[in-house]
Amino acid sequence: NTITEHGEKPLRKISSSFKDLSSTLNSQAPDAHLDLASFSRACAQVSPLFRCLGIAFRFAEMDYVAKVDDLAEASESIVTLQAMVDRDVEADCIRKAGSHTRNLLRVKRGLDMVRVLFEQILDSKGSSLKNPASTAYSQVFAPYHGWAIRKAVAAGMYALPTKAQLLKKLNEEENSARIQMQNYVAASAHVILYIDKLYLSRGLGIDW
Ligand code: 1PW
Repeated sequence: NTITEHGEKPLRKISSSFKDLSSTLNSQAPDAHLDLASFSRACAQVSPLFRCLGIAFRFAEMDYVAKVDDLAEASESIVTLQAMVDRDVEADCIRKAGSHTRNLLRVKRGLDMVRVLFEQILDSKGSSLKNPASTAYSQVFAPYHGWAIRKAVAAGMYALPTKAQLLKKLNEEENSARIQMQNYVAASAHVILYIDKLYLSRGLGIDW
């Protein structure tokens, strides 16, 4: 596992990037703006975690990475998340396949799924990730996925690593992992709420 070999700590990177985003939102409230480049960099930090969840989640990872890459590319010409959404509103392409705003909604769900997954792991006593992951998936993604994807994900739940295997891959001890997960849960909730408001305040909806 390349992550462990390099002694990297992906959980720390994830939680510190989201803490930074969350404090940007705090410091500028109530008229906060999120910088698209920082946001897409933070989202990219989450990809190694998807990789650690096993071969069955390769497709989830590929879809997530492609959408984060699209946001990173958009950040070369667009400064904030807000400006990006407003441009798509003007071009009337919000729900069009591949639009930045549609990709952002999917990426947001990826962040939210990780948030629920961590919450569930923090709450669970057992060594299996099956219940935490199933709960996270059914809360966040299942309502938007057809039968075939839901079945594939359910099959993938049997190939998840155990909690101990995941910690090892992430190069963390139980206690340090707990702290990083708690940090991410709090910080990401803030960022996710901000994104939801971006859509809801423009009447774009978030249930599609
Ligand atoms: C942490 C527990 C593990 C659960 C992982 C579940 C991940 C679920 C994501 C699977 C998505 C892979 C298939 C792609 C689906 C796309 O059709 C869909 N993308 C998402 C993220 O829902 C919609 O993308 P589109 O049509 O806007 O390009």
